[in-house]
Amino acid sequence: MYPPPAPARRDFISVTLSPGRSYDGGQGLRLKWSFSVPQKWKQLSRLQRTVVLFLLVVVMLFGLLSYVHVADEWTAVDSRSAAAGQMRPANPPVLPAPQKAAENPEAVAGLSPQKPQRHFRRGPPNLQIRAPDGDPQERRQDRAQRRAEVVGEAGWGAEAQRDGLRWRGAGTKLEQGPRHPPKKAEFFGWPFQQQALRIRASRTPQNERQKAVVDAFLHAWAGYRKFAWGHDELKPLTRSFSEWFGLGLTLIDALDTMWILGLKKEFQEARNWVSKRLLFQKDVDVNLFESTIRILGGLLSAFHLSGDILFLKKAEDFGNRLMPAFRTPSKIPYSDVNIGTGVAHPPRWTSDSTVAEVTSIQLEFRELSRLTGDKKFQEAAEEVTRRVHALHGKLDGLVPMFINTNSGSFTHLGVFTLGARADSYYEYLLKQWIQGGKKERQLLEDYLEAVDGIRKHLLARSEPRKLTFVGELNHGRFSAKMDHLVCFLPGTLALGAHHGLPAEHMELAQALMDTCYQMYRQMETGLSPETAHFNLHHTKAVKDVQVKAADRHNLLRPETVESLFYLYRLTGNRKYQDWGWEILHSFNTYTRVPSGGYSSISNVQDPRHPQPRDKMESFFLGETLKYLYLLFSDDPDLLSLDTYVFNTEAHPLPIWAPS
Ligand code: DMJ
Repeated sequence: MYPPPAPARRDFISVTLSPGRSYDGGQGLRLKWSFSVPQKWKQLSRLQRTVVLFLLVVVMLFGLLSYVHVADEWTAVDSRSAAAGQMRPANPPVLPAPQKAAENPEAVAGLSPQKPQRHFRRGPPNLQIRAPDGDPQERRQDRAQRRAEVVGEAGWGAEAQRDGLRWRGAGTKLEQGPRHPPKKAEFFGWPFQQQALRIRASRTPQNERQKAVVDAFLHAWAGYRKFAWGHDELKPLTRSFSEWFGLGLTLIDALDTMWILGLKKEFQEARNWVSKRLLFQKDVDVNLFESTIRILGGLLSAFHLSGDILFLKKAEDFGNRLMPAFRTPSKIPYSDVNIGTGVAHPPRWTSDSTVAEVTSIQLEFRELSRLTGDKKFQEAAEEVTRRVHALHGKLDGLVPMFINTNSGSFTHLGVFTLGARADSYYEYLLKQWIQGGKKERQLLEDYLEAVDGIRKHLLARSEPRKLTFVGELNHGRFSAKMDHLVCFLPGTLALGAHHGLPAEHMELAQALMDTCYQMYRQMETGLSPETAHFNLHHTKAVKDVQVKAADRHNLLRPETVESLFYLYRLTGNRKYQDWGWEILHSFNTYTRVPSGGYSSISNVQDPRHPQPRDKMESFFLGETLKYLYLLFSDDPDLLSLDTYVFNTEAHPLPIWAPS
């Protein structure tokens, strides 16, 4: 026999186990064990070889997955702990001490009437999508890889690809794209393809303030996920939930915020819920306005940012179910509609609808028509605009608060406010004009007339600081009362000025912005009351902003930070960012619930006992945190105001003919 040839390279394993020194100098055991692999291999039976090969594959796979999982977790922990360090409140939270909570929503037994969902990560951990942190180049490559994997992983890509859509990453820019339009999509001269969105990665890494917003969002989301998953609103103190429509309101309202903040894993999990659990065939009454701005708006925006056709299909289904609300003698819609039975009705005590409600659904209905090619949504909503335009009972462009669904006329004449029940009427005049490419003159004229009406009838200045505020008019009597809701106005005025309206609009915007900030600044908690009463008397002893006992609450509303976002984006003055930073700090100090979530509070004037109310409104995630994040961004292309228009629930929709 010839001796076997010497191997060309080392293909044997040598394991040494014999007494000797370990790496730390201690005595160890070393054992010598050498053999040639090919030789041993040949001696094995076929079965033994199969078993060995199988085990080898399993061990290698396990090793690979563990490595990337640990790397992934380290990255996440690093970025979040950095953010947490930045935003530790100066004062300890006044809300209840934390209790250890279950990791997953489904682990909280008994909270959900639905069959618990499974929330394990799908696919290898390294394929999960992360927030856009770190080196942009690396992120792009990373994202491209993750994108491909997520598409396969969720079945989402398959569906999207069938429909000619694809995952588009984070960040925003309108681009032409080879997307197949839906069959009916040539509509009103806006070809679907013209609006194809390709959302590209945000180039700028998140700064420290943005990371603090992400931290706040994750904290709010953790509470919702643990205690209210799939329900409308989190009750963070009792660690439970409340239902309004029973449609996962917070989850839908928060979808685009997660996308914008780069929280892809959370987005994907929520998307899975929408896909599997969000069913509209339910015997439930929804408020037309609230469900349009939050659910329809949220779904449309999620569709635009992600390109996932699932959201558009859900939006169309939901839009169809809202249509019975418009079947009234006057074409002014009822306030409520049952999305299961198709029965619509006004509130029990009246046949009136609220003016702001019937005039603040148009952005969403118009966009739904454009996307689906089905004109009925737009026609119904625009009919309301036309009728309201022609009505008597306005005062220099200012509208009353109620409108009758039988007669189609304003009721409760003579009361004018920019606050509750009228606010977004003004906002949507401007925003529809912008959405439609600044061509619809009637909308612009009504808006301009209304701004003049505000100047003429509702503006006043407080003492001692001479803050410009918007009061109310009640049958000719001026009241120095201003809802926090009115703080949308500085942002809207600034947006109009940006789109070419008079420079005085920007001056008024800045003056009102100061006032809205003072509504926070002059409170002991640094948080605004629901309604402020301005002092008109000339004395230095009192504050400009006074609060009545019934108005001391704060519901985590967005309007001031919304306006701060517009003012910073459009003036570049960093004081607006600093004011927003203070407000975020106050939210963290007085409304953050340690076990997860944020809570509205009952008393903004008592920092020792702010009295948490046990409710986190969906707009805190949908609007407040989104606007704070955008406020802290220095990238004007992150949802450019020349490309997008935000609905009144902060859901960005594309401008049809962007400048
Ligand atoms: C939101 O639902 C919307 O911003 C609406 O226009 C007014 N109320 C809340 C937030 O305060």
